[in-house]
Amino acid sequence: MADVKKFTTVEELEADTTKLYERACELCADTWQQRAEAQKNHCKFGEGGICCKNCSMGPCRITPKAPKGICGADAHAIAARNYLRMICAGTSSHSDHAREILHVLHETKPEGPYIVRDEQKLIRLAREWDVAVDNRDIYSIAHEVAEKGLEEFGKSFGEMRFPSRAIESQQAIWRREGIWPRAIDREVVTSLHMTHMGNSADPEALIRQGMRTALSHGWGGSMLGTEITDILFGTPTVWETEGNLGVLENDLVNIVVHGHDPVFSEAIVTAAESKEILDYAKSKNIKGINVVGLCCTANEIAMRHGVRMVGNFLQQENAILTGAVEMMCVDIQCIFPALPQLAQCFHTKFVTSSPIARIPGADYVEFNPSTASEQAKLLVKQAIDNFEYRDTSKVWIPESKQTAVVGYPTEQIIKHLDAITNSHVDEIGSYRPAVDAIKAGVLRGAVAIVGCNNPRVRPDFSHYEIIKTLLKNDILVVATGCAAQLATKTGLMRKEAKFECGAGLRRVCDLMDIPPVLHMGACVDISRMMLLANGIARDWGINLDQIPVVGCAPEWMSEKAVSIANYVVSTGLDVYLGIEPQVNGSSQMMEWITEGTRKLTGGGFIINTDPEQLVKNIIDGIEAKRKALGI
Ligand code: SF4
Ligand code: MSK
Repeated sequence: MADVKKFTTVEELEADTTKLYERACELCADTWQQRAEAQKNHCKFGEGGICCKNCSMGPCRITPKAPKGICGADAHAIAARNYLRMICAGTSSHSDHAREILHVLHETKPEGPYIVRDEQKLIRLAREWDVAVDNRDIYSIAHEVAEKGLEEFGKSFGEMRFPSRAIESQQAIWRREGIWPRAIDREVVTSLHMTHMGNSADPEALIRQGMRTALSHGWGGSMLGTEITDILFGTPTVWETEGNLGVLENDLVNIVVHGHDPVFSEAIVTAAESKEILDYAKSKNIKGINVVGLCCTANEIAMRHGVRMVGNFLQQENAILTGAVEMMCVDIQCIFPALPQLAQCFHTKFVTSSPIARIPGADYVEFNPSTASEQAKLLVKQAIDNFEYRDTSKVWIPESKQTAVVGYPTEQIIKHLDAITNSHVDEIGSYRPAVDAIKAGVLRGAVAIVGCNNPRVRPDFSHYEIIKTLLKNDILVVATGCAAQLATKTGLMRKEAKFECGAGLRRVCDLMDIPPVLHMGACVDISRMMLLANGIARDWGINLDQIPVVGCAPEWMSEKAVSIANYVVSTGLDVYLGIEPQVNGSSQMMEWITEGTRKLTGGGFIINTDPEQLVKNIIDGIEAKRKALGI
């Protein structure tokens, strides 16, 4: 039997973090631990969502003595408006990311720098959108598809296209409830209009608009981001890689790419592998270049190149604190503004590349897709030049790292299912073997574990405990974002993790030759999970809210997560949260997010800040769905 011991525990991860934190204190560097301590006793108005500054008569804060703002808005109106604004910011982030990628698709040409890598996917999407494909140059098709994709943002009439990918019963629900999104920008603008002073004060109207906006994200911006990224850089395939801080190397030039946009990180990875750069490194007596990923950028390049993953969200400072990073290049989202200052404690160059994420103290190199290769090569050369300034007395790289098998988009899941029963029925494929396994009880269900880590709770602990308990209970886990990286760095994404599973799930892992935690990508790729759930419901012949498949974000922190959670419940699936959304100052809003949405679409939030209880809730929820189906 394989050595099942070799998991990295959260305690071991914490020991490395503590050691790096102590070094930070010695160097007088500022880290999230100190800042979180200084921010303790969070503002109760902020936590409850009951502070409003939507006009200059305020800010108004709701208390028992002052139950209304100056305009008369009560706690429910204020909390609902703030919540809808969070959804807007989340929707905007992933969607604007997708917009940039569509522009890159529009610029593709055979000689590069960006080309079409997955022609089949492009043709499929072109057909779906009625773009002519016969006797046409692939780049002409790509450019027209890009234009159609860009229409999804601001079309003046009509409605969004991707929601019609959902099974008919779900489409009917969106129609019945009037939440089928029209266009991404339109839903965001409508939401901001509704929340302007003197407009909506009705939590129900604001929640419904939140669902519609979130759907423009999940079945819009996010899905566009995923599809177009696959077309540009290839649909991910299975790779063996490694994760955690131990992937940094003592004797190599270490470059960390961090953020979300693969347009930038792909260029850095390609540049670092080019002959010109390798020769340059050799001329400087440097053994090699070690590009590693952090946060969701890590997920993107691990799934397409096997590039190793140095860590998740709360490890961004740790990577710099090793003293072994020559350059950290960032693009967009989840980047601490604290990083440039921290980098100055070492020789590390900190480079921002996007006008969307400008940070004081950083070197700013505005990345332009048309000059991507030259810019990326220049940056890698700068990192090489910086190697000689590394102060070895300041270097400490934790040894801890784990192997992981990554890269399971829906196409790969189908392929692995096909290997069991050869049930491939059409171009999309079939999930019937998975449905049969769930019906038979070999698998009890599946949980999508997603999201960030968060100092409000013990970082990474909830992910680890919840995943391990689910596996023991024969529940398959699919993961994205920083949750996926927790599974990577602890070893739960190795195929050997099957020895942590119940007998049924272990059998499934053996038959399909997969790990029990399937890596589906970055946070933008939760759209893949929507299509997975949709495919299961389709092949089962039941509604999405009936399948024993749920979402869980135990340690979420971002506005993107609020929007994601809303598109998941709008798709009929329950979402289990380990951090409470900031609306608890309104009893009506608490009722809306836990029960109200369920009456509309079948999905709602279950909130429990105790991970042991939360996983119990998940298992109970899955068993209840099974019971309702009579299985
Ligand atoms: Fe106060 Fe109303 Fe203005 Fe908000 S919109 S700040 S509640 S007066
Ligand atoms: S990077 S949104 S911390 S998952 Fe996508 Fe991680 Fe959460 Fe950012």
